[in-house]
Amino acid sequence: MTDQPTTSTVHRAEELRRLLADYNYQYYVLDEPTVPDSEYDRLFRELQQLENDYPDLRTADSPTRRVGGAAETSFAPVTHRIPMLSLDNAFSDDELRDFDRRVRDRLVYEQDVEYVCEPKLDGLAVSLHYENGILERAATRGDGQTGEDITENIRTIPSVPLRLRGKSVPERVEVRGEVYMPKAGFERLNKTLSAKGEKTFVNPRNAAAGSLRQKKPSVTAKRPLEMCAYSMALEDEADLPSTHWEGLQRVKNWGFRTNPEMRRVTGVEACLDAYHDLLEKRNDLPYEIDGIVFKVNSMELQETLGFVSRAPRWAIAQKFPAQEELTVVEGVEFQVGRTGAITPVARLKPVFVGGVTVSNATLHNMDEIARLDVRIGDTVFVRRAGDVIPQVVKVLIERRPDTAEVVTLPPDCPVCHSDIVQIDGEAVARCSGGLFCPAQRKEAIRHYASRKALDIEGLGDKWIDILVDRELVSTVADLYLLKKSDLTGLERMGDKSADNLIKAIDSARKPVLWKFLYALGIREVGEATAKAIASHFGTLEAISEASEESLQSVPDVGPIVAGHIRSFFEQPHNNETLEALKNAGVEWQSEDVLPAQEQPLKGETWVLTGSLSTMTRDQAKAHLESLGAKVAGSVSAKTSCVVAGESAGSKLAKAEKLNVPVLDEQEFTDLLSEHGIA
Ligand code: JCF
Repeated sequence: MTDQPTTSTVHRAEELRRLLADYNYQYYVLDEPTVPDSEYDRLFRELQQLENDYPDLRTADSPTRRVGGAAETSFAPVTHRIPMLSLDNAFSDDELRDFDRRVRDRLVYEQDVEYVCEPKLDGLAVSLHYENGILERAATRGDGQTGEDITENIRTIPSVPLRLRGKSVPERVEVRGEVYMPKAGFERLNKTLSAKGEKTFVNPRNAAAGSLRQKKPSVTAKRPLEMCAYSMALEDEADLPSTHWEGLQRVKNWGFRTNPEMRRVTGVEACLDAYHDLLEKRNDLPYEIDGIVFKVNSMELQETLGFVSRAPRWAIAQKFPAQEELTVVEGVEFQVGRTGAITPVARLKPVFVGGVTVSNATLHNMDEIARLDVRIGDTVFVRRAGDVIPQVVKVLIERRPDTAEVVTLPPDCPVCHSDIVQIDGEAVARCSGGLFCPAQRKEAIRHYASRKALDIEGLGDKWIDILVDRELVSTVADLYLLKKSDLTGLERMGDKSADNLIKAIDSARKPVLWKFLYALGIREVGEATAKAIASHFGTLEAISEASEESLQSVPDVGPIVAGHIRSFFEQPHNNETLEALKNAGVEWQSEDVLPAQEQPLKGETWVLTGSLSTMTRDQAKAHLESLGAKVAGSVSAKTSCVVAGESAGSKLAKAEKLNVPVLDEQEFTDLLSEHGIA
């Protein structure tokens, strides 16, 4: 469409821009959404449509430009009219007191000075220029004199106003602030990147920098960036605020986010209180900070103080303990968790980071080791943010010694020497000695005794701890050998409760097969799976000897579960424990594969051909077998029935020739449901 828009269309576009800017401000700056996302999306699409139909309606401040259109950020050099200075640092309370003393000496000022303090966000400083209220240009700090033009990328950040709000908008103003990535967004982004096998960011600051430096603004638009303003500068000197605080109120009224932790304090001791309060709060803030900034509030005093080289004399940053340090990986050990998960742990040269001395860091799993390419002897970045466990986030390849050793998974469990199993597609490796492994002992007993398993009343975590710690029990088989005299000596165990526990254990000697199978705690064998397997095979012997293929003929047993079952029964230690259970008098009852009256197809031979849309061939086979039928591979005169799915071929033709009954998929599933198979 190339027609000129009607006046009412022009007005509607204006209205939409205003509404969208308001909703956006309420959502991203005030954190108070006022309309549902669906309403926002509807209005947004309406405006997009109008702008598509009438390109002249596209304005510089249109919210549609936040998605990062075709125009690439140029990264062209931008000279800062007013240099963007850096901040001096104070590394201790005394260094902050020295700063305050220098300020008062220079001002020949006896009273306490009023300071504005605010968290120092760990992001990137940016400068935004607005002309007549419209965002015209955005630049990075660069070296302080010259930055890079990042206008198109900055537009995509929802908390940056594209048009200043309010009535008293200056003709030209520069607003400065920090672009950062909140902790939650950083975690999410890294998870996504790592799931795609891409490089992750070391910290939120790097993530913010990497996102802002994207050549394609549409990529920046998808990154969870925010901007928080910390100062302003007007071209028209006549209109300057008299305090820094007042300047910040103006910035806030123009629609910027300012830091809600910002305070005015008087005197250096109040500054130190603010520092220690903020340090306490550090971990609870939704974004990372690396210190606190103090600024002399009076603009007149700021002017008097002026600058030294590249930093103002009226401001300082008091730093918090670093959350990242370099250290050396001295070794990698493998820990076995209570469910058998094998976790590699880096032994580090002790380093002070995030406020504590760190000498270990989890490496999670072998995929993570491969992703980081970490080797023994490497120099690594260790990060400890908040209460989170220390992480190795990056290897400094350039510092890798020739002697660096590749990390490999040990061949067997470091605790019990059973096989370590790693299923294809799963990151975690596991010890398969579940019934025996000392690392998994308590968990194995707890599971065995739990309500849904053998339901041994009174055998809770407390008793399991005591029994295992006193070495009275090391596997579930030992439970059955406990004597009353073993228990009565234990603290808090009276005569009666000892009797009761022995009785409860005794009554768990003849479990039904599926409960016993479930109680073994084989990975991914839950109640339903245990029931299905038990009724399919009937005896534990049959299950323990079943191949992975035949295990997979049980409905809902896939290759992973079949693999877990196989490796469980291949571990000598698990079999020794099963043997010990038998010797202790435990008898698991076999189950009929199906009671005869529920085997309507007993004696029949069925053949499957073609593909079924509602189940796999293995499932169909298992269903037929559960009804008592044999399933054969080829059609003969003895065949009772053929199930013909989609594109059935020669077997169907043969069945028709031999006059063997044929069921289509619908008839087959009807038959199954008649016999209670959904
Ligand atoms: O939050 C910050 N990273 C931050 C940096 C806050 C400020 O008030 C700053 C700053 C860098 C320079 N003020 C100046 C003058």
